[in-house]
Amino acid sequence: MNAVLPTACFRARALQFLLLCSTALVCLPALAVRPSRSAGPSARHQDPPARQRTADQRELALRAENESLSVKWHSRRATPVSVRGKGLGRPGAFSSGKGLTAGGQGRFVDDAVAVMDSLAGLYRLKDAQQEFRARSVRKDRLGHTHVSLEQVYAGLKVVGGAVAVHFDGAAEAYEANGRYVQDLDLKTAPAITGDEAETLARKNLALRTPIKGQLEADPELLIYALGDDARVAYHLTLSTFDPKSGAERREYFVDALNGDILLVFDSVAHVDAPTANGNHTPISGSILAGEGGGSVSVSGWYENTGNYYLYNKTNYWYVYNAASSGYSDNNTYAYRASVSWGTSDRVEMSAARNFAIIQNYFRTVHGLNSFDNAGAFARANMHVGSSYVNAYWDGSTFNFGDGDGFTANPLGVLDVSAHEYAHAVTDYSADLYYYGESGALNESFSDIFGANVEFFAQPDGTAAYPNVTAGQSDWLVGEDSWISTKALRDMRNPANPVTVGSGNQLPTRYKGTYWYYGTDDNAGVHYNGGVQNFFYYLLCQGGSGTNDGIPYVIAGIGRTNAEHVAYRALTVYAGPYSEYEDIRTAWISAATDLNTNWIVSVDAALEAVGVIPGLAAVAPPTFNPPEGTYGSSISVTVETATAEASIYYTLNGSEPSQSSTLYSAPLVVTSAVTIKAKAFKDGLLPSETVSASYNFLGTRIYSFPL
Ligand SMILES: [Ca+2]
Ligand SMILES: [Ca+2]
Ligand SMILES: [Zn+2]
Repeated sequence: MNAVLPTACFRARALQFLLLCSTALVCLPALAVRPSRSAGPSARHQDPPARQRTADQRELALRAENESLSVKWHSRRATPVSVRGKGLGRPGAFSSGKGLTAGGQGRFVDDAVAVMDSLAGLYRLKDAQQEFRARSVRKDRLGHTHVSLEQVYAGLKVVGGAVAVHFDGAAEAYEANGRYVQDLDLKTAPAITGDEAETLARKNLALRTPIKGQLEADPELLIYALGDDARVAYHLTLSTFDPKSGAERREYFVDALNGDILLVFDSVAHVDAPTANGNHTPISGSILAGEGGGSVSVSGWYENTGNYYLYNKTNYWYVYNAASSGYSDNNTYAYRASVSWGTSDRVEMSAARNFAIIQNYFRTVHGLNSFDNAGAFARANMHVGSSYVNAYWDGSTFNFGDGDGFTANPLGVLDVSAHEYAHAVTDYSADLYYYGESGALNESFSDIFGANVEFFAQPDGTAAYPNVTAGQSDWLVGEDSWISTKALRDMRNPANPVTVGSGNQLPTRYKGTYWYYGTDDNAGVHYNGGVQNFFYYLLCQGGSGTNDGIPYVIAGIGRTNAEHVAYRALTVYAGPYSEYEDIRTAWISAATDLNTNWIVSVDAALEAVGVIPGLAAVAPPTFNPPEGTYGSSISVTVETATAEASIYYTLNGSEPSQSSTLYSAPLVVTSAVTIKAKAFKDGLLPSETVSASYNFLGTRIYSFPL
């Protein structure tokens, strides 16, 4: 991913983007903790109606396909998810727009805009030159070049619109993908000022903390188009520091017409220059018990003042002690006056060893020169907070709590460290938006690389499953730190209560059992990644069985092959607003580039987790009569608008699946009960889970008014 900066004009924009990265919404928190699931799966959620493609779009798609292009349409938006094939950007029967053509001479940004112009009719975009500006240009190990473009409307950035155009080694465009927001028709004059937006954000912040927020930059006017209803909005960031819970950065989107808070979430920043006058030297010390507990040696730093630092100048990592008291190296770079650390700080020694491994992994396996591919130092802040059960990437540093001793031990174990590091890799590549499905994919890629790094460095401990062997590799996440359950997450079986604990099961099927529809946890970023986690496990290991109602037989391609497909899907084909439907084509395109023999396994594993083309879902069941309080026993009919779908239900509050009771006739209800129902049909996604509660007069006297 070497930056290629073909013109002076683009150079200025690229720098601006890099500067923005420490303050803007591209840098988001990445908590490893398991958040509460209060607005549970019963929260009502309705997809907006699908947009219809126009006759012109259908005609152009036909012409494109006649020229051997593959056009994959989004199921709800009337835009392609991806257009792939030779000759993109050259004049053809499908070209439209202003007639720009890609010259193929390595002027990648101009050519990318020309490609979008030639696809203008397919995307129904108006003016590619006005509507896109370059975000980044990256070259990969295959010699391909990838141009990322962000959408612009009336000169304002569109949050929710970003596409990418991909060029092969001969500078020929072969794929365009991403999300284009159609039909924007907005007056961009704001009705409130940036100062007023700030006041509204501060009012909102005051509901959460008594600490006064610090405004990081002037509010930016932009187009907020993450939902289906685009709004003119201000984006601003308020940062706070709480001595107990550490730093927070609240990212606000405030409607510029009516002052509504459209979205708020949390992100953080800091970095100092390391020491310099000395040389590398091996430092020994004992690591955390969860990682085996033995004494190890790492290549650290001897500084001429006589101190030994957990710091490596050429492998780009160092350890920092974030504690304010209790250690000889409080509030500074981790150091001792002796070359032997002994057992004096297992947290710091584990961090040093783990970050050395992580940098080696990404350099040797993926050719990445630190997370920004430009030799950025990975700073590991240890002993963060007090009894803090969390770890996060704050946009510039990696932070780890010591745990509370009953939920979790110190968090700086290898897979959690690699998970956080992968968030940094993501921020500098796909930049997956940390909300909703794109956020869940962001989380899942971090779990995937957490597992990859563990398998890279540690002996295979998978035979012990569902148990755990300290210091051995497995498909569990956080198992070497976790106490209250065997692991935080389980990629081999995300819904296994034995490993993750009852109530913490994650979905293994897109919109299947345990899919989270609520708005907590940035709309389920730590839940709905279970689907891609299990997909990755199946892609690596293969297997056969039935996954939440879907029968599958998969020949695994092996983890050391799959990790390359994963890396390419993430760093080349995923974009800021990729959802499961987009990531499906990202995995397939990545496999197509690397080894076409792998495509069949990628396809089969995607199908096994319900990530199928189109992603149309069965209509949710409805109840008649509706839930409520009744005088005597009633007969409840449960129906779905989808023909020939089967409805399964439970009466004990548990999540219905295809092994629950099949609905065949109206249910006679005589006492208080909650019916939970879900509808299934082959070839379609399951409906969401709906529930209805029935009560009866006389059984609930406490509810009468006094
Ligand atoms: Ca392990
Ligand atoms: Ca693990
Ligand atoms: Zn995370």
